[in-house]
Amino acid sequence: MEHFQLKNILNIKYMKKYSDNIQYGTAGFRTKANALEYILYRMGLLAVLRSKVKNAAIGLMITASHNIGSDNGVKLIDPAGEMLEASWEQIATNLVNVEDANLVSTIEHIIKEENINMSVDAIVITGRDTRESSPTLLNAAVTGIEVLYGIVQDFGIVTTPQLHYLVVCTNTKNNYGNPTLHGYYIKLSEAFKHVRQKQINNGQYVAELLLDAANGVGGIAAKEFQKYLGTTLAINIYNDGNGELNYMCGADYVKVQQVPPVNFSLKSNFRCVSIDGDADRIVYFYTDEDNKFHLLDGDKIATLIAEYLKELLKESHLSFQLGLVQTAYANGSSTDYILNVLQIPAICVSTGIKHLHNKALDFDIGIYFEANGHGTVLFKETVVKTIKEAVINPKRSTNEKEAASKLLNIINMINQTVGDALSDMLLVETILHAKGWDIMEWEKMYEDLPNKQLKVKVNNKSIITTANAGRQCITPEGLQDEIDKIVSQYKKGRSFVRPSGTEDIIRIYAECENLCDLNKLIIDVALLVYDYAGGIGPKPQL
Ligand code: G16
Repeated sequence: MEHFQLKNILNIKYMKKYSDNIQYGTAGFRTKANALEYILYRMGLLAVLRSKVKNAAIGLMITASHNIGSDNGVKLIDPAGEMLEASWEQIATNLVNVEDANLVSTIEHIIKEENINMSVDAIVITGRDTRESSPTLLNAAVTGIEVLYGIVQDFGIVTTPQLHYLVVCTNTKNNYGNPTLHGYYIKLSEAFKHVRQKQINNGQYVAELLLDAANGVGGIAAKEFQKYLGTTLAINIYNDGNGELNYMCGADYVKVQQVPPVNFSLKSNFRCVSIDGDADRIVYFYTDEDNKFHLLDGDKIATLIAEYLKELLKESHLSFQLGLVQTAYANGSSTDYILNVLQIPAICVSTGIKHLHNKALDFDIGIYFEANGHGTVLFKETVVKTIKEAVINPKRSTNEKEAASKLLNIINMINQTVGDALSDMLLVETILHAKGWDIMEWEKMYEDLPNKQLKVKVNNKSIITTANAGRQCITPEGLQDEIDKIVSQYKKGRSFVRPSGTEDIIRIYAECENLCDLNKLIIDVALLVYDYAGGIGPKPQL
């Protein structure tokens, strides 16, 4: 019977069409949408195996997040909401790249190696972003899931963090929240409204913002949130789906280009927010009266959250170990501020949310953010329990209990399953509201070092390999020494290069004290990459 089922997995519609090897990258498989159908089919098969081996529901999200509209992608979400375990990324890469003739034997091999009991039920929770190619790709995944008798629970168009939330709620038997979109909106928005009611003096804070939704699924979710939030926060939505996805808008564009998005009605000194194509990243920005652009990115969000949590812990007389996890892209000033002013440990890990999430689990309260605005806060179960007890402990003072109650609501408004742009937005709004701050006040926490990012196209990006959380280039030999020579000429200079795991390019990052020097620094490093790693197309220039 089992053998008969496995033979059935060879489906003429989903034969392997491309010979290029594709890797399960920073956030799953990502490439041109028209190359993905058989990959989605095979990932449907794999999701069933993963669900059986974990005896729990698995998530399958179809999105290419910040990438251009003609790209698409797929990532699997493990039972506790985390990204697919690293050893299974390798299994996924292998499964997707085998020839059709070896598909059945590869599946058989995975079943044997992973000791999978095929009689266990499998549930795969699926979701997709708004890309035109997503419904076709979903069909391919569903066919793969059903041929192995997996049960599909499809939630249609959702943000990536919503899908993570749905997986966790399903697997924790509603303990984390109700496994519905209504459950998601109500949990986060009720917690947000609850904290607000208790706060009276709001200083410079105005309960209104301008949101750039990248023409993606976040626009839909933001409109839904607005219904639940009522008048507590006015969200004016731009790039809400009528324009091209991520094109000159969205969190990635605003962060990398350091300019406001297009199709956006700027008001000077007014709080603006950009999220990305699947609503898991967020940055804030504003333009001042001289039309100068100011960015408050993931580092600024992380430090704001860390400072506020530290204050609440102090007020409630609760003592937990706080930690902040960043990547090499974190601005040097933010790391200095975390270590020296906040006096919280700051850890640097490789790019990719899975690395940050895993490290943040080491702390009682682990805050993690990539500079690009991807992040959240994780609270240990024991921490939540202690805070709950503090709220109702008659021996504690009113002040202590109130601070503990705020902490509890903050925990409820945070999507701990993964970085969630809209949940993060509610959290930032809560903190600014509590402090009575406008965006300029927040910006003053510390001054970013001038920084820039560039992309260089090369023949084969895997020629560049890195170590030390992406900060040191191992191959091509000699490249790192040359980068070091350049960087040493600049005060507070820092630069690194690494292959992107989501785009077919090499990313270059640079920062230094003097804005005028920055362009020279980054162009010199980019030219090195172009020469050492086989650059193609025009040479890098600003
Ligand atoms: C994904 C990952 C992020 C990562 C980003 C860029 O974001 O989830 O952790 O920072 O890609 O990765 P890379 O530099 O390897 O291209 P998203 O928003 O595109 O899913």
